[in-house]
Amino acid sequence: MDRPSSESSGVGRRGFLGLGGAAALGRSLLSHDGGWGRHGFLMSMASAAETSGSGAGSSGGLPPLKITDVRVIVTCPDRNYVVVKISTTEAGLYGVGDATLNGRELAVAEDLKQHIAPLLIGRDPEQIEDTWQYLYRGPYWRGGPVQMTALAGVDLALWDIKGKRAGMPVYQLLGGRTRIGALAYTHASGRDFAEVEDGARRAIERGFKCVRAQVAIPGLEGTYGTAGAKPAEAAAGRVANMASLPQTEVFEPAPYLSTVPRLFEHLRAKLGQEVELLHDCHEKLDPIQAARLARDLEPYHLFFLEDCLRPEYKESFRLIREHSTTPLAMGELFNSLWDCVPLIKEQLIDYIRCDLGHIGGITAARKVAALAELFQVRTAWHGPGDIGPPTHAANVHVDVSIPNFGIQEMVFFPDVAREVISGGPEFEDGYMNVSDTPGLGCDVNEEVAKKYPYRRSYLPTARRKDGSVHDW
Ligand code: EZ4
Ligand code: CO
Repeated sequence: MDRPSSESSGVGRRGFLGLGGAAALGRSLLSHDGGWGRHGFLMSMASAAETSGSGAGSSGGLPPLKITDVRVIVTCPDRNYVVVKISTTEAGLYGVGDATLNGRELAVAEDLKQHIAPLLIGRDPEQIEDTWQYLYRGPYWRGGPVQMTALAGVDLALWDIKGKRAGMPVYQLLGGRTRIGALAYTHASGRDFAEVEDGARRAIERGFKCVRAQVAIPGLEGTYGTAGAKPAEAAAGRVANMASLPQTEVFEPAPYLSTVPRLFEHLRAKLGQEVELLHDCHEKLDPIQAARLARDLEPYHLFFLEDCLRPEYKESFRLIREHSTTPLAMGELFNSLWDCVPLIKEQLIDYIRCDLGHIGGITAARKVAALAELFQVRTAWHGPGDIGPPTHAANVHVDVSIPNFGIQEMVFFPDVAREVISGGPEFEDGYMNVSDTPGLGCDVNEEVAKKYPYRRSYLPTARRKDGSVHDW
C-alpha cells in the first residue's frame, strides 16, 4: 500500500499485513477454510515476487507464475488497433488482449504504458478477478471508456494466459459449451433500397441467417452505416479521414423516421420472412422518435432494433416499451457494469449488447450475462471492425458458454489486419465459432505490426441542417 514504486503490486504482503482491519476480515472469511490457511491466503494475495516457493496462488501443482512484461503494440494495418501482450516467468507463456478504442487509441495506449504496466509487473497473472478489482477500484478515479478499454485489454490477456496454462480454450474455463456456435449477423447497406437488398442477398448467399440493414437517407449527406455502399469510395474516404479532421454527416429525424420503415417493407417483400432483419439507430433518436420507429417497424418483425437512445437515458426505454413490441437491444456505448442494471432488471430491453472491449473484458461480460439471464434478457455483444480479433474471440468464447446468448455481431477482417493479429473466430453457415486452441486463440506479430505505424483517425461527427451538433 505504501510502496508506490513499479515493483509493488499494491497488494504487496507488507501492505496487506499493515491493514489491520482488512487482515482481520481476511481471517474471518477464512475461518471455514480447509487448508488454505491465513498464511497461504496472505501469501497468495501478495505480489508473486514474494511468493516463490510458497506453493500458494498457482494452479494445482504448477509452479508460481508472475508477470514479467506488458507490451503495448499500436498498429494500423488497415485501421488502428492497440494490442496488449503480457509475458510471464514461464518461457513462451504470454497472453494477447485487445485495447482498441476507435478515435482515442493513444489515450488507452498511454494509460496502459504509463499507469497500468508498472502495477502488473510481478503480479500473479492467474488472479484475474483480483487484478480486475485492483485496476478498476485502485485508481480512485474509476471507469470511463479509456480506463475500461485498458482494463479489458489486460483482462483478455490474462484469460488467454490462464487458458494456455490450463491447456484449454477459454470457453471451457467459463463452464464449457452450451451451444454448437454463435448465431451471427452481418451488415448490409446501400444508397437505396435495391442496393441494401443486394447486400442482404450476398450476405444470405454467404451463409448469414441474420442481416442488419442500413440505408442512406434521401436529402442527407452521409448516414451512419452506409459508407460501405460503394467500397472504393468508402475506402478512399477512410484513408482521407486518417489524415484530416472528422467528417461531418447531416442528420434529420423526419426523413430518417419515414425512410427506415419503407426500407424494411421493401426487404420483407423481396426477401421473405425467413431471414432475420435488424437495424441500428446508433443512439441518434429522442424517446418519442424511437417509440414511433419501433411501432412503425412492428409489421416487419425485426430480430431487434439496436441502440435507439443515447446511453445516458436508460429510463427513457420505458416509453418505447409502452408503445411497441419490437425487440430492443442496447449497450455498445456502455462502459460500466452498472449502466446495464436498470435496463436488465426492469426488462426494458431484450438484448444487452455491451462491447467487451470497453466494459472491462470477459470478467465484466460474464457478470452482465449472469444478471441478464435472471431477467430473461439475452446477449448481443458489440462486434464491429474497429475492435481487434482478440475481443471478437472473447465475444464468442462467452457466447458459446452462457445459457442466455442471443446473437453476435461480426465482421470479416481484411488480410492485412490478420497478418498482424492472427486467429480469432471463424464463420460457417450462419454461426461463429472458436477453435479448441488453448486460451483465446489469437496472436500478434510485432515485427509485421511495425510495418503499419499508427495514423490519427477520427470517427465522423454529425450536425442537424441548422448547423447544431447531433449524435453521430
Ligand atoms: O459505429 O464501433 O453496431 N455497430 C456499431 C459500430 C460503431 C463503431 C464505432 O467505433 O455501431 O459500427
Ligand atoms: Co451499433
